[in-house]
Amino acid sequence: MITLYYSATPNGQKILLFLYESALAHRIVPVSLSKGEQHMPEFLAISPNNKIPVIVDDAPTDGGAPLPVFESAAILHYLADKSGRFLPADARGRIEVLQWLCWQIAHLGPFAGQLGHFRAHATEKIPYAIERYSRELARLFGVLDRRLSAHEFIVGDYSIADMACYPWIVPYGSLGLELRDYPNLARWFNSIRARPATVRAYEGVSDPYDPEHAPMSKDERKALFGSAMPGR
Ligand SMILES: N[C@@H](CCC(=O)N[C@@H](CS)C(=O)NCC(=O)O)C(=O)O
Repeated sequence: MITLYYSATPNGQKILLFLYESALAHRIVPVSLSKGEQHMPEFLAISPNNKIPVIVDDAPTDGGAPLPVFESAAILHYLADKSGRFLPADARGRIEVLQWLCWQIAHLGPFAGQLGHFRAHATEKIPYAIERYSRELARLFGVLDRRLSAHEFIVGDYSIADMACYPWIVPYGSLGLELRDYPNLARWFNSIRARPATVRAYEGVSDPYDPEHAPMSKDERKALFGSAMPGR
């Protein structure tokens, strides 16, 4: 059984996409980031960087003690190896998927996340930060669009590279981008959006960068952006 410690954010959604696509037995434990549960000592024991997602596999293939895994790329890689799905077995296909997984973790996720922060959450609007991250995110959308001009999915069949990237394209509108400017990306996005596992994973999930979101309280901001548990 895999236990997923989860919140409905883009990085959490990646793992939900995998679990709903695969037949792996799992349970989901919600973690309230706005209440600061990511800073609790018992959570830090499995996720030292105080972030979701984290999984604990209570039946690892080596037969040893329950195994915690943090960082969404490591989790996707682990689950792909465990299930034998969504990561090619051949060396070339495997490294191609892993390089796009690294690209998502190093570029697409951080730039989209920072742009979302400066557009939706920063108390002060800083044009330089918004312009810098907007330009870079548009460039990254272009990189993916070019890749998808010659490939149905990022690499071969639907893989953990697609599952890692998709949740960071979902909030494109609140990040100030239009999918019509990226036709290959739009085609890929719509095909993943229609998958039953994706539909299920996104039921009731709201856009974290939607400007209509209720403003955060001081305690919520402290939990999320002050790296501290409210009240401490
Ligand atoms: N590189 C990490 C990023 C994880 C991450 O940023 N998680 C956010 C939610 S999307 C989080 O837990 N934030 C809580 C906090 O920073 O206190 C991954 O891919 O797993």
